[in-house]
Amino acid sequence: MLKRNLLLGALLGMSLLAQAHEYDAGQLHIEHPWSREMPPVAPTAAAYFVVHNKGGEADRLLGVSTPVAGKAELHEHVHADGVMKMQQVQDVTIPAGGEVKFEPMGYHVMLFDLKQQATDGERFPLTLTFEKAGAVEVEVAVQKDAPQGHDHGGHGKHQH
Ligand SMILES: [Cu+2]
Repeated sequence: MLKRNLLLGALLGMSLLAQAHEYDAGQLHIEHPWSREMPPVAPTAAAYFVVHNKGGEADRLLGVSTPVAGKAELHEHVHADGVMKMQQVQDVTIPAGGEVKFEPMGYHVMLFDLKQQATDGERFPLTLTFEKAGAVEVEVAVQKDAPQGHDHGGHGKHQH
């Protein structure tokens, strides 16, 4: 019995680790929220993730908030006169059966007035508010390097 519980515990622990960066909310599946480690003096940071919509109806991300920043906005990068700029967007539609990637040079969550920059390996909470799925709290993993593609198992060493 003891052995069985230990095994169960080990399995549970493993599955928690494997899914630590994925969240389900209604028809939405949110993958690997992360933020790049910034210099301690940087006043802003950005958070990225992927939202899949498994449902038959579109949903919309309406807003974001986090206790670590004075203000959090949805941003996108746009090309204007050959220059990449970012600008605030009011909401982001997650199409039915589709996905939207929040990633460097694309949509991102912009955090302003940071009380303190998080460092590599730390996490901070972020609440995403969707029109249909409601408020979803995720943890943003702070890391030095961007995650490699869609390799969910790969949190190992990164070769330069
Ligand atoms: Cu931005």
